[in-house]
Parts: sequence; C-alpha cells; structure tokens
Amino acid sequence: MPAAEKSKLCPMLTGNQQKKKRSCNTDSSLAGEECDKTCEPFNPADSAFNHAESTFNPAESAFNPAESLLRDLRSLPAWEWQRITAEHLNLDYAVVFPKIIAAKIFDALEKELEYFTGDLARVKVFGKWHDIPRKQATYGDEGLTYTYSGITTPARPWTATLGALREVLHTATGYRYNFVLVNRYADGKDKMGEHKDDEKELDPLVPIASVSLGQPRDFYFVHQDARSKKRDVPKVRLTLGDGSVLLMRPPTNQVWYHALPPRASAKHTRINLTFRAIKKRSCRPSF
Ligand SMILES: O=C(O)CCC(=O)C(=O)O
Repeated sequence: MPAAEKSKLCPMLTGNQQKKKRSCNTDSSLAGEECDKTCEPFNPADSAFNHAESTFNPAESAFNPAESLLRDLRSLPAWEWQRITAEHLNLDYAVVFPKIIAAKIFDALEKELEYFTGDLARVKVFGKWHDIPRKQATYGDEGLTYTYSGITTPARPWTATLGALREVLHTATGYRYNFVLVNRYADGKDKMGEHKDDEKELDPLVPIASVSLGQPRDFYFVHQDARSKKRDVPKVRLTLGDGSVLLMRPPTNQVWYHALPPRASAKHTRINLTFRAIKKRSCRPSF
C-alpha cells in the first residue's frame, strides 16, 4: 500500500535542482547537438503570463476573462498536498481549484483550445498506426516540439488560460514549465494506455504536473517489473478529481507506467493538462 501523508508545504526546488538550471552549452547530455538558433540562455522572466499581458489590448475588451481567472487563482489558499509513495514512486496530489473555478477553467479551455486532426491525431503502437482514443493538443514556448509514440508535435503559442495555469503552478511548486500536453476525454470510452513519460527531451528532475478538470477518472500506476511479470508489485490506484493537480516526481516516470482506463460510468468530458519541462537544445552561437 502506498504511504500517504498530508503536507501544507509547497514542494519547492532543492538547492541541487536550482543549480540544475542551465544555459546553453552546459548540458552534457545534449553536448554536440546543434540547432540553427542563436544561443539564448533560459530567461525566467519570459513567463506565459507576460505573454498574455503583452497581447492584452484594453481597447478591445474592458473585461478580460483570463485576468479575472488569474486573480481567482492567485487568491486560493495554500495547496494541501497528499503525498503518495511506493518503491521508486513519488507523487503529490491535491484538489486545488474549487468547483466554480474549475468550471470556469474548463469552459475557457473548451473555447480556446484547438485539437490535432489528421496525422497528429494518430499514434504508432508496435509499428501500427491507430487513431488516438481521445483528442490531443500541445502548447508551449516558441519552437518547442515533443516526440512520443512515433509523432512529433509542435507547440502552439500559450493561450491566456494555459498561461495563467502555468504561472499558478510555478508559484505553488517552484517549477517552471515550458510545454503542456492536453488530453480531452469526451466520455468514459476515451482512454490512455499504459506508458511512461520518460522521453529524453524531458528534464528528468522536474516533476510532470498533471491538472485535471471535469469528469473524475480512475488512474493507475503499474511498476515495470510487475508489468513484465518479473515480480509482484501492487498497482497504485487514484481517482483524479475535478480541479486536482498530481505531481509525478522523479524517479516515478523512469520505473512506473501509468494509464487512464475506459470507464462506462464516466458520462462527462474531462480535460487533462500535463505541464512539462522540455530541455532546451544545446545551441552554438552563430556568428
Ligand atoms: O489524462 C491523464 O490523466 C493522463 C495523461 C497522461 O498520462 C499523459 O499525458 O502522459
């Protein structure tokens, strides 16, 4: 059984993780890779909310729903995390958005988000292409892409609501996210199969922050040894509630698979946002 404990403290970066913030050409795992951009060190001031502010034109609208949402989000009490642990599994879970705010976010996302169609709405599993049993989209900093299950998805520019959520996650966790994968499950027929989020472009020291809105859904983690029938390790099961945040801390995604199984009883739509930190490619200055 996973141990569970409650904590009011916000999980913050440790000293070593702070030091891990890198600038171009210092990431040994990427050394030798080249990109065609001028070397640009990571700039913490370059937040999504700055982007949302810079595109806000008061002449166009007296009431800005994204700013009103951000005010709501900033006024929330400190998040009360529940820690869930097992062998090499380290999670923090909290229901952080009251129903009324979660519904506002859900409605805004339904208006703002554009989902993939065509080749980007299919995945390769064991060499065969299949339609994804849900809708997907990716948003993030300019130029970022994410490759998984045989597809490479480009980041669309942050929307106001995604940018506001990114800022609130930064305040609450201390982590800065530059990319988000959106999964929309129309109802309980839509699902996500067992997988690990261990792609090499993800910063392995930054937890993936998974925000859930709408229909609560069952979710489970299965240890790689149990999955390959090497030994028995109990599954860890959760229900991801409306307005919740799940932090999947390292080394969880190196060792455990996770999945969202179909559920006939789930009649309503759910949107899940997994905020991620993608490593910037090592750049060489172009003279
Ligand atoms: O919808 C969910 O909660 C699962 C999302 C997920 O597994 C992923 O984005 O990797």
